[in-house]
Amino acid sequence: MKKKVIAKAPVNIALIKYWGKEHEEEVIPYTGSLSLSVSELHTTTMITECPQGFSFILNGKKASKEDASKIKKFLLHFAQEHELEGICIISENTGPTASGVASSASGFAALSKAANVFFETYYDDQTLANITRLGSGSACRSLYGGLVVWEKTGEVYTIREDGFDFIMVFALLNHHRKSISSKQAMKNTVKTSPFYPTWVSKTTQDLVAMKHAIHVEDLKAIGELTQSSALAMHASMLAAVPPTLYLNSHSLEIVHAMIQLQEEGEFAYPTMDAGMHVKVLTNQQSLHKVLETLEHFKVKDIVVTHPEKGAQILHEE
Ligand code: 2P0
Repeated sequence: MKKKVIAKAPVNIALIKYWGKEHEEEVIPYTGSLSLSVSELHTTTMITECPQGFSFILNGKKASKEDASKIKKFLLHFAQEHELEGICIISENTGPTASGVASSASGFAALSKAANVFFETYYDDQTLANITRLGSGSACRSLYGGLVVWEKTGEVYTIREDGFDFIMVFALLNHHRKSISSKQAMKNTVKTSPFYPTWVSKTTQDLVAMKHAIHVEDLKAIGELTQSSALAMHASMLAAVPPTLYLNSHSLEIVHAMIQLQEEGEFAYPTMDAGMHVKVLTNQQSLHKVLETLEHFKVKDIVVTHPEKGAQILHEE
């Protein structure tokens, strides 16, 4: 066992969304997905020896018993229970703002990257991805950089390292009410949405189309598939019983404005996850127009991000 290990992992935003598990326990998704790992928003996690017990500190605060025991359970993939006594996990979601983008994906990716070195398990990349997704499905994508594919088979890999120098603009809206967890919402969509089978067949086709678009560098097709995947995912959960409605009127106004920008020839494609915030896939040329347009809306924070490398070890001793 090492004395101290620090790892860092990027937030990732799916262009082709993951929504629904075929096997809950093993976190086998119904479809593959594809994401962009982004800079400026990431998690840094330190694992270190400490006097006694097991503690998990997240963003400077001691985590709840429930969260600590979830982390402890996850670490059993790397160590025996008695080895977790006298271990401290200190994790920070860093970036220009920590609000609204606290990510379990970058969190579990940083934790498993650090644990693999700290406990000297040294699992190979694929084995580490298989373990990481048990913490949070989308976390396996944060181990890798640029445009990343997570196949239904569990295989995870970078398909395009530079991510075409895309820019992902986060438009963070005001949070008022606590929304349902993505885990719970996914489960409900799979079980009750009449659109779910259509979502699975569409996503399977979209992933093939997206890989092709990346291969032939068809940026417009990448943008259109990104927008379509997000809207279809939200449509599938809107039709669930009870419905999950993450988007609010501000989110939809921004979507309309981005579609308007597309009609004016700009590269500006919105995507939304398990929350009301809107992220816009854009490029250097259209960035100015996107930011100027977002100024017209009640946006709490704007974070401009760029393609980033995968999870990395920053320090070990
Ligand atoms: C994604 N999301 O592809 C999709 C789109 C949110 C919307 O993956 O249950 O934390 O731990 O596997 O990965 C967020 O859910 O879910 C997510 P679990 P996860 O990014």
